[in-house]
This record gives sequence, structure tokens and C-alpha cells, in this order.
Amino acid sequence: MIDWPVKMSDKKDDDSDLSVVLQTRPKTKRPPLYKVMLLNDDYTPMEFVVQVLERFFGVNHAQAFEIMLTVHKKGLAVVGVFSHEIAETKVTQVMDFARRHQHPLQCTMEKE
Ligand code: TYC
Repeated sequence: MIDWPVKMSDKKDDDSDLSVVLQTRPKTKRPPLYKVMLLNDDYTPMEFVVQVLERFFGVNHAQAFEIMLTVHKKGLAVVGVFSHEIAETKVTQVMDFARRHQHPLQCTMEKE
């Protein structure tokens, strides 16, 4: 079958040629999240850690006590997952609060 020459007006203009139109994935990468962790030590009073968890991580007294006990027994626990900026703020707030009260409590962050 002779199909040449082709008039421009005969050409498809609707992206129906699948060999040419490559589907691309829209690159909408979510920003990375960061785990904020509390570390155990032998000197910070349990009640102080509970207070930190209530004040900076918005958990109730019972939840705070439970998390504090997990840190005490296991050595550390993730106390929240946040954007980089919020995680950094939490770490700074906890470290400043602990230092002001002269407790060696350590709070760190790590990419999830
Ligand atoms: N281990 C501490 C104690 O026995 C309590 C404690 C719990 C300290 C959690 C730090 O992140 C911590 N007084």
C-alpha cells in the first residue's frame, strides 16, 4: 500500500503514537523526615524526662512515663518524627532545657 507522500493535513496531532510519547514520572520528592531520640543516662531524674516529653512532645503524663521507661530500659527511644527544621528545634529545646536544669540528658536526631 502506497502511503507516501503524506500531506501535513493527514498527519495525526494527538500523541497517539506510543513509540514516541514517553510517559515520565512527575518528580515530587517528599522532604526527608528525621527521628528525634532521647538517650538514657544514670543521672537525669525520671520525673524530669517525663516533664520534657510532656512539654516538648505533646504527650500526656501516662504516655510520657511509658516512653521514659522505654528509654531507661532500652537505652534510647524515638520520641517523634519531624521535618529537619522541626526536629532541630526539638533537639535544641530539650538540650537547652536539660542544661538549664543541670541534667546530662541527651537528645539527638537522625535521618529516617
Ligand atoms: N536512667 C535515669 C534514672 O534512672 C532515667 C532516665 C530516663 C534518664 C530516660 C534519661 O532519657 C532518659 N534516673
